[in-house]
Amino acid sequence: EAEHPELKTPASPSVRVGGQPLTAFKQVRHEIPMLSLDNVFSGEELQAFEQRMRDRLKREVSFTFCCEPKLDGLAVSLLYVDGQLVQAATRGDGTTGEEITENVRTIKAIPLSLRGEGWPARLEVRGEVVMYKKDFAALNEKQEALGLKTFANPRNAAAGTLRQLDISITASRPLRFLAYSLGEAQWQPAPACTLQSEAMARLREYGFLTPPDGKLCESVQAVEDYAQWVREHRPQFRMEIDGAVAKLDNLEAQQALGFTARAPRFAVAFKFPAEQAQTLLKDIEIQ
Ligand code: 9MJ
Repeated sequence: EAEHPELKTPASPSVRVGGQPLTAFKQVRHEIPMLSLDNVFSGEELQAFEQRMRDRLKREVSFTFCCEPKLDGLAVSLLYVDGQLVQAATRGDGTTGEEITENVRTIKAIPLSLRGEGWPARLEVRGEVVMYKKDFAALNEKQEALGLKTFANPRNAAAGTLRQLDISITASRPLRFLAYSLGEAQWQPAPACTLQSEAMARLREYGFLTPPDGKLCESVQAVEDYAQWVREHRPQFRMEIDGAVAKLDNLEAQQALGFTARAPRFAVAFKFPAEQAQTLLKDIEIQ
């Protein structure tokens, strides 16, 4: 690249390692708000969620749900124009986030150019940046050996790493990205997706990882059984999981249902109770 600067592209592998530290993050407005999911904690609440959708749609649709584990990381939006990553942003308050494009370029699980063909001219990919449990343990060991601050949990480690103004630190830490939805997508002339599960399959074709052990569930009971399965297997997942997510598979019905001010009406998070442990309070310091 030094000898042939004309061959250097924004997707060059050398761009993955940051140059000069940034001085501040720019603000980015999300064209489509980045909302979080409403939570349910029981089978009855899950049934009420389905009933609300039936009442609102006022027509029979097949209630197939696209289900996946709920990853406990940081929501990030990636914008691709003509297949090239041009912008990455945090969720922020849902309307405005921070631009973290240079940090995100250092994450190897994020394609700088989309793979395959037939992708939309503009495509927004949303997902979660996480740190795997084993990478978190290794990072904390390393931090401790160097006398540096350790992190409380993988989510904090991922958040601290992603919001580094010095990108060489981000590049040195093991972050992953798993994609779980599409924001803006201009499909023409490529055919649009009609199912959430189809959108997930396309994301995999484009080179993204998606949450592990996803499943199509044909009923609310099947969603509840799936959530129970995820809960039982929680320790075996490579990343921290704090629930199971169910999204209506039919994208047209998703669009008809739309959003409340806080969350989509077509999706829900079946949350697990926080993991509990006992600890000994040794001292209280009054300030
Ligand atoms: C997580 N956190 O794993 C969504 N999520 O979809 C999954 N979050 C989501 N989906 C729409 N799997 C808004 C948030």
